[in-house]
Amino acid sequence: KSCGLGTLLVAVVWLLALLFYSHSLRSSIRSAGWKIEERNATPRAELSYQARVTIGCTPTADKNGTAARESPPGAQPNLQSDPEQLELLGVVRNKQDKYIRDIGYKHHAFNALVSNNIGLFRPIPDTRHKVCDRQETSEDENLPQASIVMCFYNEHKMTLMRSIKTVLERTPSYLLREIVLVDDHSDLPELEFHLHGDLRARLKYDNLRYIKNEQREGLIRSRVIGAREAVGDVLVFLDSHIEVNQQWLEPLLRLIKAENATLAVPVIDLINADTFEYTPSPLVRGGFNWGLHFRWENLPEGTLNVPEDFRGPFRSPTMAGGLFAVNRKYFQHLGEYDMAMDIWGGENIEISFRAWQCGGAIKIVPCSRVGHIFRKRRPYTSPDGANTMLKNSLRLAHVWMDQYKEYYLKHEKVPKGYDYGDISERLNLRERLQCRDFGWYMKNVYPELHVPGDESKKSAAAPMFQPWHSRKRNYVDTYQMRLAETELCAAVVAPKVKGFWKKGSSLQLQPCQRTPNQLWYETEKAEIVLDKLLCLEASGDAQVTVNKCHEMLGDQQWRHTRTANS
Ligand code: UD2
Ligand code: MN
Repeated sequence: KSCGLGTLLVAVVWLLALLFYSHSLRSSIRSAGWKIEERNATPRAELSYQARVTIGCTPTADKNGTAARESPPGAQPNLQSDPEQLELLGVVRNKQDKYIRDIGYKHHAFNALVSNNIGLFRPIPDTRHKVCDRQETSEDENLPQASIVMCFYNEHKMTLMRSIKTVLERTPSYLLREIVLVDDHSDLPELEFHLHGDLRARLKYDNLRYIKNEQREGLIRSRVIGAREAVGDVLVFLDSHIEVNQQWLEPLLRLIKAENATLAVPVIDLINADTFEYTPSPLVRGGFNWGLHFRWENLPEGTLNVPEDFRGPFRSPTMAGGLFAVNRKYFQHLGEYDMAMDIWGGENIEISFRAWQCGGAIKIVPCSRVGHIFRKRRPYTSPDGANTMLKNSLRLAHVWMDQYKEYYLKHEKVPKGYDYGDISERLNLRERLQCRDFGWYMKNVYPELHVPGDESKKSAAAPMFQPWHSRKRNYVDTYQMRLAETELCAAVVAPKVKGFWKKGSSLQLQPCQRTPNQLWYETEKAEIVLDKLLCLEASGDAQVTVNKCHEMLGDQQWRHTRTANS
């Protein structure tokens, strides 16, 4: 990248921006895809900000310093999701920026400055696999209507508003019955001013319902409080720092319409807590360890063979907890949540066991994508400082796990007699619903889980993916692919456009030479990546091409096989 003209560009853009400013600041900002009224800044700050995003040495900036429009006319340029542009949104220009960023990290454990600068809404990459249905649904399909239940405690305001805004923008209105917000007794001043009226006006949505708890209840009771207020056919629980993606709701509703005792879970894409970059998650499922901590793990070997397999849904032994859809009546029938569980933790494992053991199911729907900000620490504590995860897990272990609870008690070295409260009501529920025992769950739902002391299945699928770790690709090998007994190598001959190989290009044979178009990098997940950019992919029509790395393995995962004489 050449930055030689950088300084000149700054000057030019500033001049241009000043000119625009004197005419019409609003339209100049709109034309770059921004909505001026959504940002908490003075016009002057807007102005310098506008200048900053349009200059620079990024490959998308052209000679005039304006963002190049690669997208078709009418489409918004992808300013707010391009990593290099996002970096600019995080630049601290003054004391106020520094304050917003620092206090934001303290209160929310993510970069609130970037979040503010993104504003109410931004385009994000459509991370769905190519086999996902992209046709608009019609009302004739008769999908059930959803009530969104979103509870929050001291959420960052812009992030909360964007979470709601993405739902409004990316959900057909006839499928959205209402949004129920449950404020779990937040005490941040920014959330105070008549949040309800303020939000309704800013979001221009009438079916926004707002409940404020009189005391801190924790996310588990808060969700039940919200759910009991809701009237839609289907409840959809969402965290308060999310962005839903294109057509996120339809596949969830479709699954629930077909199977009303299934909890439908979207794939949780990653929103980076520092940069707000939105990246796809690979297709994984939920498991747990004997500490009753949720963990991600690989889908069973052989789940993804042909492209069609990427449509799912996939059975999952557990779910992460924050984002799922469930038939409202079924949620009631199943016993909502354990109302004696406090603040945070354990409820996700509990509802997972309960759903499976009591005749329901948990399925991951890969064509439904919702981004979530994964933070490195939880920015709040419980009011009395108690370890609520411990109490909650003890409750669930004693209600659902039969003799298997001993593994948990041993693993966590729980002190004898630790008080987890009265569980008789939950035991009654288990009785009333005539739920299966935990041995059944282990055998039929999660046979892969290693039981301590049982050496017969040592190799429980190792979790290869944890969203809060950086997901830089790790390369284990690099090579050329030479056709045996020749001097010909597999190569991509498509021209590079702006530093990128054309997606979907097929392979050809060329005389071997160590040029980037013949250099393949193998990742630890057995992807084969051309020039560290595009992944080797088995296309539906029996072709091999290079394509965007989707990190979901399957048609981008390769095995070396060796013939006897090689
Ligand atoms: C994960 C889940 C989360 C929940 C939790 C286990 C995802 C993406 N997130 O942790 O939904 O199942 O595991 O309990 O799967 N909140 C309140 N009151 C509180 C504390 C939290 O309303 O006292 C809200 C909070 O503002 C947020 C939601 O509950 O919207 C989940 O909390 P979190 O984001 O801290 O949990 P997370 O994502 O670490
Ligand atoms: Mn969360």
